[in-house]
Amino acid sequence: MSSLIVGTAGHIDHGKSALVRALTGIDPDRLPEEKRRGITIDLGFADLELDDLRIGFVDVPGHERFVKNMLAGAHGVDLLALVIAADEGVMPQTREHFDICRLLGVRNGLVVITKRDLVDEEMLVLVEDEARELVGGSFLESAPIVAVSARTGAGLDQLKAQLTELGKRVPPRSQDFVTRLPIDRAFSMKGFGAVVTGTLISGRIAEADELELLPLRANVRVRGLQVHNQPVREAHAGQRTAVNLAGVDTSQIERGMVLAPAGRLRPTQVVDAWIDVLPGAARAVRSRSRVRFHIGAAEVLGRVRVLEAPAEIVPGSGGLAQVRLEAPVVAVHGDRFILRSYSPAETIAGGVILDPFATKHRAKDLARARELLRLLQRDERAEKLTAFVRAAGDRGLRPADLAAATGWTNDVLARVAAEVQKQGSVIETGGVYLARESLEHLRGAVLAELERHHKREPLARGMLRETLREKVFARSFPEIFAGLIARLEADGKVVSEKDIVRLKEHSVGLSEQDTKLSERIEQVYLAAGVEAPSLDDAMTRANVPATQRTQARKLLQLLIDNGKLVRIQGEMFMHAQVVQDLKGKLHTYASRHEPDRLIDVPAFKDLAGVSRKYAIPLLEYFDREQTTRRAGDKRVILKPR
Ligand SMILES: Nc1nc2c(ncn2[C@@H]2O[C@H](COP(=O)(O)OP(=O)(O)OP(=O)(O)O)[C@@H](O)[C@H]2O)c(=O)[nH]1
Ligand SMILES: [Mg+2]
Repeated sequence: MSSLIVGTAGHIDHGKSALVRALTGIDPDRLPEEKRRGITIDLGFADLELDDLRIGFVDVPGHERFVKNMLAGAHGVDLLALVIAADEGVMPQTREHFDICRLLGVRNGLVVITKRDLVDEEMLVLVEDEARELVGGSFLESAPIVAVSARTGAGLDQLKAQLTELGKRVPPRSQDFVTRLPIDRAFSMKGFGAVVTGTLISGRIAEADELELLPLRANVRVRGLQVHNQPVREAHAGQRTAVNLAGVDTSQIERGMVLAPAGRLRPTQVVDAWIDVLPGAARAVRSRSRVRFHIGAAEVLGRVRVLEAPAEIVPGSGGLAQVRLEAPVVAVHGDRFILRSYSPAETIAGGVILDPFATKHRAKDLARARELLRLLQRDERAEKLTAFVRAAGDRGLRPADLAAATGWTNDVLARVAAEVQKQGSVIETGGVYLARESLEHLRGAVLAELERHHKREPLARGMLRETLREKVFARSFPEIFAGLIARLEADGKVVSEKDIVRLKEHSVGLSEQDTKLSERIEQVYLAAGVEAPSLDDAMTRANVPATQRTQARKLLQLLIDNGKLVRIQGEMFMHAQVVQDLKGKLHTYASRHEPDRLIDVPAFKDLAGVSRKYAIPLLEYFDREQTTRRAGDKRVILKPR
């Protein structure tokens, strides 16, 4: 059995609710005030089974003051029943509702002429002509027109037959999107707690599911489910669904909020979009105009910034714009929305979300922003993904960001990500997506930065990793830095050693004078053996003139970097050869003292031929190096690894 949503639309008093009741036996007007005034105020619901088609009706109010409520129901409609009363013909909200359905991208439907018992044949033909004219050039252009009377029942069977026929042609909802239920009603039921209802526009909801209520960001659990007033284990896209929620209080829930998988989608307040302005709109959409923004079942106020030059979108045309909202909403790429003027509240435009997490565009970046938004308008998902990643620039895009922006399922995300990586337009580095152009840019910046550093500090082995990261990757996700350096290393461009990164070809070049000086310093330490001289002493012994002390210290550091000298403690250095010899002696000693391999300080002093002044720092050095390990006042000489 397939499920679909049929939405009514049309002018006030044209018989929408009477029609739904005649078809289903259910009165969609449930509020006492509706019954008293004889008009619909808020959305009404009813259901009907036709062969293997299960129809959920969403009945909307025709009153111009309640278009806002109409919009909360119109977003999830598969099939439009455009209602026109035979005795009145096309009226203002017939047009406005129809415009809204077109702008929301409704693709299927029919025209229902109601109250046919009130008119003669001649009049009926006139109204049919009027209806044809209204829908000309739209998705209803060649749709059936059925005349009915809710009073006499005339035409109802024909209408049911048409609904069955059309129902077969409505394509099933795409399986490519994660679960979303925009909430149009919330109430509490004694003994059950919070219940929300809405049209499940994608995915499925099952008992015990952990979901998130957005934009509240509250985690909730599904206690129970109903579809068409029947308890079910699982609800599917295209069904009117009631969900009993645990973990939230009814008072926290508002129409327009959305149920989605926990941690998957995110609220937003700035979106980039394509906007189509109605030909009949009173004026062009301009920057800074305050608008009512309707998405899903939500309405929030916002301001438009037109991204085109000149910065206006005239009636009957379309263009790119950014909408900044006064409250957060849930939106994913491809969602449709409606713009109404602030006052008077009239429908002026509709649009489609391109980038749901947009950032402010500076005037000089507008051309590039437009280019990327145009890519997001293409049908190909690979191009969309590439555009999202390119828009993120050097910062990169995490898979979770992409999931939130697109609403795509994991399967779709994985497939499209594999495709763009194969094409080479997007690279994954350190688990983050980076556009090819950003990768090239960052690579170039790293190499240039290292080159500059080597020029400036020819005696330094390389640049501190952290400094390089701050200079080049300040705006990038941290994962990108490590990933990119690893790539450059694999390509043989750079070498990274502990906390230092250098260009592969960089070697410390010494002048003849420096080479001699460096050799003298090394000789001093080699000659001194374990009796390490103080730094001053070493300088004096190496005949370093006072003016060259700073340079000599750099050379000394270089000797350490190159492994010729070893820092034992503070400013106590020894030649690596000396330390190596000592290590050898320790191991020989150990082999004669198996199995405990213990040595105490006096024995070490003897072995090394040093006084306590050197013995203690040396032993501590060996502890750090894990040549020895402290055990009470003795040391265990560890086996070489
Ligand atoms: N004679 C006749 N009257 C009808 C028919 N359908 C509806 N009506 C009457 O028209 C009036 C309005 O009908 P509703 O169904 O409430 O109209 P609606 O389009 O739902 O109105 P709103 O929801 O307020 O926009 C009621 O008094 C109905 O009894 C019909 O087929 N024939
Ligand atoms: Mg009604």
